[in-house]
Amino acid sequence: MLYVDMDSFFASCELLRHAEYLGKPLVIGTSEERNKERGVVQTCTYEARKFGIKSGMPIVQAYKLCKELVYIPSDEKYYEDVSDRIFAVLRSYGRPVEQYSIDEAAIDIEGLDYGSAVAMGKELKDRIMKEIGLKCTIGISHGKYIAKMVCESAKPDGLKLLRREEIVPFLKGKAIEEIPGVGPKTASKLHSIGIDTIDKVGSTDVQLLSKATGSFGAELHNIAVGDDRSRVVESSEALSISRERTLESNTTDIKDVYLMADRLVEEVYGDVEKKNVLFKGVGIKIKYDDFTYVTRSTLLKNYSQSKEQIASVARKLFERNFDAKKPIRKIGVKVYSLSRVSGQRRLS
Ligand code: TTP
Ligand code: MG
Repeated sequence: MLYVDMDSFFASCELLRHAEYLGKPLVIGTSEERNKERGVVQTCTYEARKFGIKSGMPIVQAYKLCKELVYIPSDEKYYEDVSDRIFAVLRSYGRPVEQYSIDEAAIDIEGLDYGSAVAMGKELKDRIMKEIGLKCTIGISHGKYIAKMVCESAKPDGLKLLRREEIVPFLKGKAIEEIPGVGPKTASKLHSIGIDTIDKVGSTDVQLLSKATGSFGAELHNIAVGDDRSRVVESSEALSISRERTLESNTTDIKDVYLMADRLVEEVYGDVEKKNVLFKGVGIKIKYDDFTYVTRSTLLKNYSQSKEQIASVARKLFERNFDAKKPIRKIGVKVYSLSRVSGQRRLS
């Protein structure tokens, strides 16, 4: 598995068009310049991180830490365009790519030996620099979780390979919170059974872990013993019909999500009719205000061409994955596993 994460992404995008701020402590924030005191830091350059500034911190506090701070208000549309160009490079290898956020992805590199994997990582870094002008960090190892952790440990501008036998020593002594996907909830459940480090997860009985953390338990155990089996789940955009749109403002109200979902369903269905295809899969995408993504999908029993079915499955998926604590910025609806109506020739 090869994991790519762009370095100080929004800030680096701004430096592409504001070379005058190169080398300066630069912060990208959520509010316009005139209201900047109200906003929070989305990201900042590594020069700003030296002062202790980080994502999520109030701008006011960031200024207290560094008076010479340069502030630029967030321009998400522009960062999304840059992101699209990066993902075009990542997808150009014809390998499965799973997108985790606006600037992070896992690429399946099955079949490559360590030497070729590192060569691919180097080439990717070179190409992203030459074609887009940005730095990224790449982690290579077995499984998505470990590869992401390796990437994290090699930041910024790094490229690191962790061989299978190096995984357990690498994890030794690390806190459970360092495992991607272990948020405050899972962490507190693990703490309640006396587990604070990844090695303790590895030496704990799987059944006990599952009792505490549900279906994640077995996977956690695998990760901790260096046997991360997670694979890339690809979104096959070419073989699907999809629409996505930004909500008027970030929301924690599921009613806003449903309203927008209905519009997207209309549009997706419009294309289904126009192209005269049947679909078997219905999927959704949720983009949160911290620019992380979640995609979920359901495979139907039979091929369908019903708008109501897209709407009801999409609603169910949105409902099931809704978290009132996480504001949503943008949502998407898609149908996939398409088949032509005439002759029923399968497209995917
Ligand atoms: P990250 O990859 O977490 O951060 P980064 O790319 O800025 O820095 P690095 O990876 O080098 O540590 O997030 C990607 C972008 O998502 C980030 O540039 C801004 C945005 N973001 C937010 O808006 N709010 C947040 O809380 C976080 C974590 C990120
Ligand atoms: Mg990043």
